[in-house]
Amino acid sequence: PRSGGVFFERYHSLEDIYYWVNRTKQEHSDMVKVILIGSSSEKRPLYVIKLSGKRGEVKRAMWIDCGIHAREWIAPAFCMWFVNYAITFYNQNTEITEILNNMDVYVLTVMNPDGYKYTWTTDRMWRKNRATNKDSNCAGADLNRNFDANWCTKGASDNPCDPTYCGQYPESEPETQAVARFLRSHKDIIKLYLSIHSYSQMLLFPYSCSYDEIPNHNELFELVREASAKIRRYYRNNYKYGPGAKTIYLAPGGSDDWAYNLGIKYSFTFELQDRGRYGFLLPPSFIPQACNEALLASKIIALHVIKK
Ligand code: ING
Ligand code: ZN
Repeated sequence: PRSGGVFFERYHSLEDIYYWVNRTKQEHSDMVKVILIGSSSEKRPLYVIKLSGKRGEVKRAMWIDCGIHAREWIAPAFCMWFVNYAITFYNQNTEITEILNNMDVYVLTVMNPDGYKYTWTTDRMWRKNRATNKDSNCAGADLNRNFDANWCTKGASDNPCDPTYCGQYPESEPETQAVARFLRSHKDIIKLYLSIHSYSQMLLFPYSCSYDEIPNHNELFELVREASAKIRRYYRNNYKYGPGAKTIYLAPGGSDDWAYNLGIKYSFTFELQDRGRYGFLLPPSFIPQACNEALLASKIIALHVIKK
């Protein structure tokens, strides 16, 4: 597939996404590197796109992952949208230029490739990965319950047949482990963690795994309040915001809570469009606005982190 304009206004099969990652690297070798951080339980590669602007001294970095949950198709679409936007508007849009001149951006477009593939072939509403579970005929663990943050307490399930199954132990799943290992080994440079989900239109930050308030609660609350207000003004759309447990529900083992506890003090989960009319089946015609809303929020937060 050619990767011009309308390409990013459609959903893409896993094969198309892998093809796009490789093409992007070849056509933009000045800004793009691709890093293999691990593989899925069905042995598919987990590729991280590294975007860099101006070269030179060792820079800080931000991380974005999309598609932890298989059925949330707008999430991988956002990661592709973000990468395309960064490449296209670097040195044209002042904000993305400022961001890329000060931070490298690591983008994991599909964190759960096996599940994503399964939603294209077999079950559109699948959420988990596709690992086989011992002593059960049910497949899959919920990768956003598999991180080591109050793992498998209230808000997750220890039953392999449930959609929020936490896995056998923290980081039992190869996808979780690949991301956790990469973040651990880059924790001194990664200052901002962003995880993209759908749906419900929310800008969330830790904790989801408990009702405890984080030390920099007020700073993060102010940031997502500002981002939400800007989305409302630009796109006439409402996003709720706040700590996960209070704003959406109690959910242990999530990636943003774990990244926060690792020391990444700017850690967020975005829930993109919509608020339930189409839910996970968001029509492709909604992709541009949904992605631009999340892009606006990402920019506000990244620019704040740079100025700190
Ligand atoms: N929502 C998230 C989920 O995993 C969440 C909410 C955010 C949980 C942050 C934990 C941490 O349930 C969706 N839609 O998946
Ligand atoms: Zn999700």
